[in-house]
Amino acid sequence: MSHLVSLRNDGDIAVVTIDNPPVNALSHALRAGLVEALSRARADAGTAAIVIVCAGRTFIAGADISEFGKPAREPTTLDVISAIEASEKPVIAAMHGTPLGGGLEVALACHFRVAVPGTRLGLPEIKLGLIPGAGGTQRLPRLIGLDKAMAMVLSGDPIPATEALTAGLIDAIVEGDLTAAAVAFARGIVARGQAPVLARNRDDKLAPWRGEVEKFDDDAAPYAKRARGRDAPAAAIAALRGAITLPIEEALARERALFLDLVAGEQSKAQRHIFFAEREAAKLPKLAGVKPHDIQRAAVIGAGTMGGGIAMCFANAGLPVRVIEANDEALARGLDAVAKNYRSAAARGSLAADEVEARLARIAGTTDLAAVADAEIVIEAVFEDMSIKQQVFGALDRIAKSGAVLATNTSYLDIDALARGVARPDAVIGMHFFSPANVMRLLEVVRGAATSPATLATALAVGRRIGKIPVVVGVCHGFVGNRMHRVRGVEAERLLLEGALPADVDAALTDFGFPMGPFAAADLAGLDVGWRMRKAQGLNAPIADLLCESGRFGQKTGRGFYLYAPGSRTPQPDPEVARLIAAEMARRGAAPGAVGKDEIVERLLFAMINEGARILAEGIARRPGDIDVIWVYGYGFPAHRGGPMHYADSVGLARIRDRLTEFARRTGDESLRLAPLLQKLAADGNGFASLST
Ligand code: 3H9
Repeated sequence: MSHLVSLRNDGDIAVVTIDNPPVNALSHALRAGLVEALSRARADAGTAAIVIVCAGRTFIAGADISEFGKPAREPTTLDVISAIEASEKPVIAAMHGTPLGGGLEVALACHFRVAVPGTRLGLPEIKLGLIPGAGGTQRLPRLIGLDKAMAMVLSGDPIPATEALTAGLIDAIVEGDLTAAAVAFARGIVARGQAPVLARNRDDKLAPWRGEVEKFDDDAAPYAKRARGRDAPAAAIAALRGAITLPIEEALARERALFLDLVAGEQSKAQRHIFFAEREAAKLPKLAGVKPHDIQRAAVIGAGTMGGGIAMCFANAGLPVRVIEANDEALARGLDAVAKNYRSAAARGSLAADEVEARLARIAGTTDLAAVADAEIVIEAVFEDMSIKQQVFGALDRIAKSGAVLATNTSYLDIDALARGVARPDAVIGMHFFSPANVMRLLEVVRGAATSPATLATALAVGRRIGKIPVVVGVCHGFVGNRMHRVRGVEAERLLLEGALPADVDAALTDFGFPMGPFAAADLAGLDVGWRMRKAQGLNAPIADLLCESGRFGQKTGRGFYLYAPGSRTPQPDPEVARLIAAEMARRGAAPGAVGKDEIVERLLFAMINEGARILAEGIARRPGDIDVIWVYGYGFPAHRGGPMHYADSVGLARIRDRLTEFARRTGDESLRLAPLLQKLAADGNGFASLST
C-alpha cells in the first residue's frame, strides 16, 4: 500500500491514516493508497466501521494543485468518493485543521463527519478560478441548504467548526485526541446499529428550494455581478442551480464538465500561478539559517493615515505598539481616526465589540520620541520628504535599542541615502505598506545595500505575523510597484493627448478586470499629492497638472478628472475636462482622434511590462512572479490574469515587442523603447516564466 496511507485496527474500527505533508493534498499516490485502504477495510470481516483521519497539521486541504494541467491519473478523487459511498460499513471523516476543496468533498461523501474545535471547513476553489469538481456543489447543499452552500462556494471562505455543526455540515465537535474520539464516535454508531447516511440521498434541505428557482437566481445575481470578468462564479452558480433543477447524477456530471473546462482554462492557470508565486515570494534561500529577532513591541512614527493603519496591523496581530507624533493635536486626530475605524468595523459586524477595546488598548500614543527605546522594530511613516525622514532616522539612531529594526514606510525615497545617515545602516530597511495599511495585504520589503540578513529576516517575519504578503525588492525610485505604476500613469496621460477621455481609459481597464481605472483611482487618492511630488522632482503630467492648477484635486474637492455630486463617490464625466483636454491638444497641435479600447489596454499594460523587464534585469525584483504578486495584492491587477508578467507570457512576448515597437514609432515616445531583456526573451521565443526555472 502507498506509504502515504496506513491502515490499522482499533478493535472493530479500522483507522485509515493519511500522512502526506505539508497539507495532505490529494495527490495520485494518496488517492491510490486511500482506495486500497478502504477496499481492505471493507473486505475485513472484523471491521464494523472505518475512520479516516490525517496526520500533521490538517485534514486533506484539497486536490494537489500542482497536478492540475497534467493528464488525470486513476484512481481519481471521484473514484475515492465512489469507494466511500459504496461502503456498507459506516465511514467517518475525523477532521482537524483546514479540510478544504477536494478534502472537504471526500468528507462530504463519508457517512458521518466529526471535527475538533478550531477546524475550518471550506470550498475555496473559486479563489483558484475553479468550482468544486468532486460533488461539492451537490452534497454540500443537501447537508446545509442551498443558501449557505451558495455563500461557501461563491465566497470560497471557510467556516468554523461551530458554524459547521449548527448548519449540519458536521455531526459532532469532539474534544481531546481526535482519533480516539472518532473511534469512540464510530463505536457509538455501530452499537446503535445506525445505518450509513449518504449526503447524496438527503433531500430535506433541498426540497423547499425546488419551487424557488427564481429566488435562487435572485440570490445568485449579486455574486454574478461581482465576477468582473471571472468565469468561475457563473460556473459555480450553474452547478449549484443543478442541485434543484436536475437529478443528482446529471447535476454531478454537469459540475464535473464545468470544473474540467475551468481547470483547462487560462483564468485558473493564472490564479494557480498567483497561489504558488505568493508562496515562492516568501522563500529566500540566502536567508536559510538566519534567525529573525524576537519582536515584543513595535513603534510607529507618525499618526497620519499610513501610521495609524500600520499601528492597527500590529494591534490586530496582538502586538503592543506605540504611536509617536510631533504634537498632541496631530496625535489625538490620528488616534481618533483609528478608534473610529475599529468602531465602524464593529458596527458593520466584522469585529466583536470587546475586540475593539482590546485592540485599542494595545495602541499607546505619545509625543515623546524616547518611547521608541523599548521597541524591537520602529516603522517611520512621516511626511514623504527626505530631509524630514533623515532627521527622524538621526534621532532613532540615538534612541532605539541596539538590534532594533529601523524601517521606513517611504514609497519612493532612497533607502541607502537614509542608511548612510545613521551609525547602524545594517538595521535600516524599507517596509512599504499600501493604503489602507490595515486592509491591503501587500508589503514591499525594500532591502538596502547595507541591510543585514537578520534585519531582512525580521522584517519578513514581522510582515507575515501581521498578516501581510511580504515581497522583497531592491532600492530604486518607486521600488517595483510605484515604478511600474508611474510608467502606466505617464502612458495614460499620453492617451488623453491623443483623444481618449478619462472615462475611455478607465473603462478599458475595468473591462480588463481592474476594480478601478487610473483616473478614477487618482481622483480617489487626491491629485495634489502627485502634483507636489512632480513639482519637487521637476516632472510633469500635462493634464493632471492643469487640473490641479484650477483647484481640481479629485474627490476631496468634488472635481478632478471627473465630477462628483456632493456626498457621492461616483465619477461623472465632466465636459469641462473634455474641453480642457481638447484645448491642450490644440495648443500642442495634436490632431483630434479616438483610441480604441484594445489599444488603450495594450499601451498601458505593455508599457508596464516593459518596465517590469527592466526591473528584473536590474535585480530590483528577484522573480517575475514577485512582480505579479505585487500587482495583484497592491494595485488591483485582476488575479485571473495572473499579474502583468504572467499576462505578458499569455499574450506572447513577440507580440508585445512588436506592438511596443509600433507604438514607439507612431507616437515618437522614447519611454516605450524596448527593454533589452524583453527583446532577448522575445527573440529566443521565451517567456518571463523561463527566468524562474
Ligand atoms: C480542489 O480541491 C479541487 C477539487 O474540488 C476537485 C478535485 C477533483 N496542493 O499555504 P501554505 C503547499 S482545488 C498542492 O504556506 P499554510 C503550498 O504550496 C484545491 N500544494 O501553508 C506550500 O508549499 P511550499 C482546494 C499545496 O499553513 C505548502 O503546501 N484547496 C496545496 O499557511 C504550505 O502551504 C485549496 O485551495 C494544494 N492544495 O496554509 C487549499 N495547498 O511549502 C489551498 C498547500 O513548498 N491551500 N500547498 O511553499 C491553502 O489554502 C493553504 O495552503 C492552507 C495551509 C490553508 C491549506
